[in-house]
Amino acid sequence: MTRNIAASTGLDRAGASRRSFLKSAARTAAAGAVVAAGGGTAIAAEGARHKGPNPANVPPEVAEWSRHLGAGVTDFPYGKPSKHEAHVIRRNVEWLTADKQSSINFTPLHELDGLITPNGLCFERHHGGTPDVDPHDYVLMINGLVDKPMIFTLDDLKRFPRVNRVYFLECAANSGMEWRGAQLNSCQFTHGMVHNLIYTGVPLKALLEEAGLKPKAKWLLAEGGDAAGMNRSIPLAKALDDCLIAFKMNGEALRPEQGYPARLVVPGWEGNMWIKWIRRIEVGDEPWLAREETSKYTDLMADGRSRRFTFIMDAKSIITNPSPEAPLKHTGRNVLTGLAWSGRGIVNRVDVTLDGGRNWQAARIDGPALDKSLVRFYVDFDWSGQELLVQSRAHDQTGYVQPTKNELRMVRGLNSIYHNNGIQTWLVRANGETENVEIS
Ligand SMILES: Nc1nc2c(c(=O)[nH]1)N[C@H]1C(S)=C(S)[C@@H](COP(=O)(O)O)O[C@H]1N2
Ligand SMILES: [Mo]
Repeated sequence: MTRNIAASTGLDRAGASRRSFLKSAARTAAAGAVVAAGGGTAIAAEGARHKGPNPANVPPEVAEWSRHLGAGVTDFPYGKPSKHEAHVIRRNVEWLTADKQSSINFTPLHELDGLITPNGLCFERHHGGTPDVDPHDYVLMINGLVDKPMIFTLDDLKRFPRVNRVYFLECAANSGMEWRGAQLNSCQFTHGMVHNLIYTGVPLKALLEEAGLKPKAKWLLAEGGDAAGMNRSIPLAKALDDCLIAFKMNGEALRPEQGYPARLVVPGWEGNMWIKWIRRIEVGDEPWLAREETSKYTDLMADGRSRRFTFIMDAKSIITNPSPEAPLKHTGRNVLTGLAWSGRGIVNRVDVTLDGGRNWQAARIDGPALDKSLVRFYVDFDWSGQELLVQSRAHDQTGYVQPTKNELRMVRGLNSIYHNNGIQTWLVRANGETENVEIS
């Protein structure tokens, strides 16, 4: 087997070299290092400040924080994470977009576990910034091929029967920069345009039935209330199947950046269709061929033609730990973990290799494996300090298997940006540092 490893070019374009990125990743790791429970050895990282717990805080000593009263209950009427978690934040790539209004930031996947994304860490993608919508003035209009055009206030929406559903949202451009080869030495930047939330909302079907669909109705145009007025054509069959108008995420009101006070949820389909701050749904008999479904979110093939209406996000997975921001810290007992998802249904198997694809094993999926939701997987393994090439491969209930990047390129050529669900490889070096690479 050939093992030509094409190394990533790091963040050179940003002016921040790969080396300095790795260094800062190693510093973060060292700061959080603890004594290995499994008798493993902590890897000495340059600049390590903490070798282990301060003996003054270890039983039978009484720790510093146990000797006096803590902060009072009203100090944080709305709770915040521990100050020691201040590095767990959304990040953006500065050179990627020209301004902050039409921009992206990324979910810190390598810092999370379980399968629900905390509200404050959901990646954001906006085309015209985040509008400040007054919920009292908010309305959703339904017009076009309906018996009675309707205007719903937020209170009106909340009087329809409500449902709770867990769904992932992935931007079709997630991993897009990696199409031509390993680029960004980061799990957050290569795969962080995905989040997974429990939504509370009302089925779009109920609202459309209230308005009454004319026999010719086949497509919808969903339109946002932001300055971009972002819009997308949605097939009526999808809307009647499982789309929601959601007003809660993880139990509380949508965050402004996620579409407060209401957004469209289009389960399993590309994030661009999930219109935020949704203000209007027009019912029609054919697609509108809007900007976001013609010039954008289409895949330019080698012969110059474009694939369009590629709505479904195919099965994909990513190992979040180890990863460039989460190097291995100990030999001996280790936990590899990651996320898998499929827009076609339930992920029912994830394979993991530690040796670049020679041997594969089934990972342990733990927690709910829900339809069109992220699933969490683990491989519990012993590491003796040898170099690893780790990859994961998702399977969904339809029998679809996540392809390699080269398999995708064979079919789609090299021009694509969107819909890159290829298998990711991380190289784990003997010192635990982890790098974005490709095996050719
Ligand atoms: N109104 C409106 N809706 C929008 C967008 C937008 O710019 N305006 N961006 C879309 C894109 S491209 C994506 S990937 C998702 C991102 O959702 P998020 O910000 O909750 O992560 O919202 C979609 N809905
Ligand atoms: Mo997107």
